[in-house]
Amino acid sequence: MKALEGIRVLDFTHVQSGPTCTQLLAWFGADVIKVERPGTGDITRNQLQDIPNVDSLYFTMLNHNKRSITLDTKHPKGKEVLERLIKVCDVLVENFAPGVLDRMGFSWERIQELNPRMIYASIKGFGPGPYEDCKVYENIAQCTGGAASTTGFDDGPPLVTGAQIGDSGTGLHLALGIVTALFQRTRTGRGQRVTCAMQDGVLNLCRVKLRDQQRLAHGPLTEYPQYSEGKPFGDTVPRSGNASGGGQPGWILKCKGWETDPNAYIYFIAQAPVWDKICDVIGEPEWKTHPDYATPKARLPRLKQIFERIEQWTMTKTKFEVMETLNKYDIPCGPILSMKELAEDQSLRATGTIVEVDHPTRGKYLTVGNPIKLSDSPAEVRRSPLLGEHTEEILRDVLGYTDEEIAEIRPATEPPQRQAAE
Ligand code: CAO
Repeated sequence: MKALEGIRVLDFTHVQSGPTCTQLLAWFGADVIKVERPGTGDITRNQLQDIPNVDSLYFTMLNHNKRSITLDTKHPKGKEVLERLIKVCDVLVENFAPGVLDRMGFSWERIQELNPRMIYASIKGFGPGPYEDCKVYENIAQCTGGAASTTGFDDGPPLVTGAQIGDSGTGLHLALGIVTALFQRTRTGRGQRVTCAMQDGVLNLCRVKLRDQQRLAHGPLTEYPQYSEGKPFGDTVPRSGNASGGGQPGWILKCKGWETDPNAYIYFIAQAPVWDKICDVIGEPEWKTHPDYATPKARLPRLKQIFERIEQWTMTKTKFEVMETLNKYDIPCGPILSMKELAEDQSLRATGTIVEVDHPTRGKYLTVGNPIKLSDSPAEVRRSPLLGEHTEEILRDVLGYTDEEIAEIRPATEPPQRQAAE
């Protein structure tokens, strides 16, 4: 039995943020029914297509373990079906632009009338306030949630990160909100509204930068590279390059081969408890007792120079050799792993974090499996559904429609061209 077995999710999500959330719920065992527009479906099915007329990797990698029903929810018959689905589902998840579900006729009040136990979960770009009606995509959330202003180097423009903290990050937040609401429902019997704004989700992940914003009022940020470079601080948290910015100074250092390999680098943390070992490894044993280097405080204004010296050593070895040497001494470090290296990593395959999936029209492809491992509810990754693959099955088995009734509602489940062709 899976952790969320018996929970039925009406999945009205599209693109990335919402689908990330419902994919997690599906991996935990919920029956996730994805409602898609007849003919086109989730827009990502056709975006970034690498093989013509085959569901894109964008879609397949975000919609595993789900069932797909096509339904025109603006058609009167489609609305009828949707009402019946709302009555038999535990959770409704959506990430439409603000107001879309209300315009369809499904306000929170209406949903509660139809099913008081329903947990109605939404992702929007912004919470209530001046921007609440705005549409938002990943990078907008990164920019408005504090990530972009604090990412990059101080002599360059703000940068977005490849980690999808706005979309997938908010999807994760929403999933936690949903299971928490499900837990509360076991005691109250009532559903509730769960909302996550992408701006809020990103800001939550940038919490340490708001910490530093407030520390700045009491003096320079001594762990930031600007401090050891003698640059003045302004009134806002600057971009700190590759500094950890936390209690343990760190930086990305070149390794052997960096001239031709863009990923021949390692992240090196000059952790205080292993400082003596670092000095021995890089061949500066006198730094262990020298007053300019012996204590973390004394090192702060010299971090730039210290990392330059450490880099002279890391450049003599490959990133994996550096890792092997440093691990012997418990010195925290991490090679910069490329996507190619991760895709080929056998230990990630063994844990199910990277999974090979077979798809009827695409063939085999790699995906990221469930990063959250439950010992009593292991996640098996099943391929994403084809558009409308489960329409009849859901109408019949979940909603109890007869074959005649299914035929009657076809104008709402199939695109007009297909009906005309038949
Ligand atoms: N049947 C009939 N109509 C349907 C339908 C269905 N099954 N599914 C969707 N639609 C309609 C909606 O009713 C809506 O129509 P109206 O505007 O007439 O009410 C329309 O499709 C488009 O919905 P949308 O506004 O959500 O889509 P968009 O492409 O214009 O905007 C996005 C996309 C992501 C910017 C917007 O949905 C959004 O801001 N979502 C919230 C934030 C978010 O999740 N962003 C991240 C997305 S991942 O990068």
